[in-house]
Amino acid sequence: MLNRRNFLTAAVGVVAASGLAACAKEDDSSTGTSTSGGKKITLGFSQVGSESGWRSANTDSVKAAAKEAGYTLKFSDAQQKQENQISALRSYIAQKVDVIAFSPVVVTGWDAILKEAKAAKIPVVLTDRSVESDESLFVTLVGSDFTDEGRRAAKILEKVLETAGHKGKVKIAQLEGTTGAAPAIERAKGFKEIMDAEHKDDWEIVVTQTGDFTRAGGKQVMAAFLQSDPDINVLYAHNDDMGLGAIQAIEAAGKKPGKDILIVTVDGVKDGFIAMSEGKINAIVECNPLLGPQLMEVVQKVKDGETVERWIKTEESDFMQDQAKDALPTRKY
Ligand code: GZL
Repeated sequence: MLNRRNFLTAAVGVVAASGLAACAKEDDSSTGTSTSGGKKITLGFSQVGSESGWRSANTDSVKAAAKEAGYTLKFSDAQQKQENQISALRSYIAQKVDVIAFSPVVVTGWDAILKEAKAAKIPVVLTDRSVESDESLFVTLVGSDFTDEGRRAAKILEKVLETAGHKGKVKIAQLEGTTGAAPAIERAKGFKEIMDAEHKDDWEIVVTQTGDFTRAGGKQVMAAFLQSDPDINVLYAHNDDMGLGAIQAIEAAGKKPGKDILIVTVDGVKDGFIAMSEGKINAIVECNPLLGPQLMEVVQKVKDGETVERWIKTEESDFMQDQAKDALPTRKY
């Protein structure tokens, strides 16, 4: 039940939403032929932004799959701002779309808008990232297990250290994703779980800070890390793009990425694999962005009134440096 303050916000939101296009980029690729009960399915999708190679691949996958499925796709890019996502969702409610899907930029602050969607009887599907919200307010999450990705990053770092013949203390710099985002929270949690359980005495995270999942952020923060902690010998970056930015800072500091500082990243975008083939990244934990086909299957099931699992996970692998060259030609993103 919306209290008075939320109700006013919601009311203002609905009025403002009609003028939505001003604050976020929205496009409306109507191609639809797929139907539900004879009516063409319209999907409203709010994307986080275009902050990384992963995000661009995710957007391409959603748009291509919607076209393939014959849905009318209303798509908006929130430029990594929660207020833009909330406005987009309000706009989709006002337009009475059949299904809403979105990748929530952060985990909190969604209850009010999700309750509005529920009140409007529009099902909501989460893709990529999850929320801390009443689970009855969304149908399912189509996306990865980020905590497990953090565990996998720690486990593959063990292999990287062994391969490099590393001796002595492991002094880790951590480049965190966007503050408050599920992948940032959970990749840090999973990594720390393994570190606390198996490397209490020899590994230490000496410095950790968000680089907001961008190359520029990774470069800027890594440069500061190298100033404050010159004895860093490992970098754990929550995505390839921050790792690629950090590589620029490491080289500017006269150090060799992949040698002086061993690097483990998450995602597995093409530029990450290229850096790995050049010896600058030591291992990559894959996070699959190609969620479009699974999302469209869920949308059809939801519209047909079928039940869907609460969490539809994606298949992912992990790659060591010596696998990069062979893997590159078949990478799909
Ligand atoms: C993970 C996704 C993250 C990627 C980043 O599923 O939400 O956001 O790891 C992207 O590259 O910016």
